[in-house]
Amino acid sequence: MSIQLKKTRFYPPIPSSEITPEDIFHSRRQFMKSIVGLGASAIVISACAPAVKTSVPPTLSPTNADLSTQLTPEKDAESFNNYYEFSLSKDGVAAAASHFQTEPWTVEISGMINQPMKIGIADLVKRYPPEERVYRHRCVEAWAMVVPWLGIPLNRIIKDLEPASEAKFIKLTTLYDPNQMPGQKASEYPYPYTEGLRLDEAMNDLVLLSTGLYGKPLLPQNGAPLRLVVPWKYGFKSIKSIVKIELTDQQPATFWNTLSPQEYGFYANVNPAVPHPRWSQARETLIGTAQVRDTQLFNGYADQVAALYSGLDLSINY
Ligand SMILES: Nc1nc2c(c(=O)[nH]1)N[C@H]1C(S)=C(S)[C@@H](COP(=O)(O)O)O[C@H]1N2
Ligand SMILES: [Mo]
Repeated sequence: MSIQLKKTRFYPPIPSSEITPEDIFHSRRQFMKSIVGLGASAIVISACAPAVKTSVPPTLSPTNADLSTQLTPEKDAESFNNYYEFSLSKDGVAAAASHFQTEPWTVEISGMINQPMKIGIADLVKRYPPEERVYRHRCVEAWAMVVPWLGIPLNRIIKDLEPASEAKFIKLTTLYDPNQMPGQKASEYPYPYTEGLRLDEAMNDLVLLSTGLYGKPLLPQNGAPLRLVVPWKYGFKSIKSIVKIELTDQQPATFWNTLSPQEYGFYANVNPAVPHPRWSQARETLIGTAQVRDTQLFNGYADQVAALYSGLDLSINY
């Protein structure tokens, strides 16, 4: 599957020069252009972790450094994964998923929506060209990464399909195929994995239906061919290998909340002040570099999402 980049956007908006020092950025663009003959409008960011890591200007303010403008090395994001359908061991997912069939693949968008749709991934990407966004990702287990997703803002698709006025939530479902996903065989876990958002959360512009990572199609271990990305929530909300998205008037049951409701809430907003019952959420460790930093409320996206939760007690609605 080929990936078209419509435009590159960084969230929060920061100049590319802060991600990679300008001289390296420009020479790399020149280099990329010369080897792949990219058009002037297309930008491919490929991770170049060692250069990025060692060249962060010492003048960066602590605040900027905290927001972590350093991309996680590509190899780490692609070899340290959570994907229980394939393996419970993070370094075992990539191998266990390597033969996962992601073509053909159809996603269904249905329920309380005026124009339900079933569409193949290739057609979806043609209709809604993915854009590239660098987001922080924070797992509930206190590890974090910063990666460039390719994705379609989910709100564009949902708006086009016209949600019915009764719709209040979306429910997303992962493929159920025990022949391909060994973890689903004779499992105690409530497969297929499901996740959900309030509809107003789902319509926030940060939410992506991701088709790619580091300028190329998603690998199976990262949720190919289509996974959700909700950067202000703990990573388990970002459900992988989606086959169905339903609009509903009921808060959907979700995988982790069903397994252990006192540990994993429906909201799962990143919050340093609300500890997991078994560990603190105050700090996080970046995979790849092992750098430890303070966790930020809403994973640093408060400006974009805090208004969604005005009037909610975040320690009760965890
Ligand atoms: N279907 C499914 N989706 C899933 C998971 C899973 O086990 N199954 N793990 C979640 C968790 S806990 C995290 S942190 C992210 C990890 O995404 P990554 O492996 O691409 O970093 O995927 C989420 N999506
Ligand atoms: Mo996670």
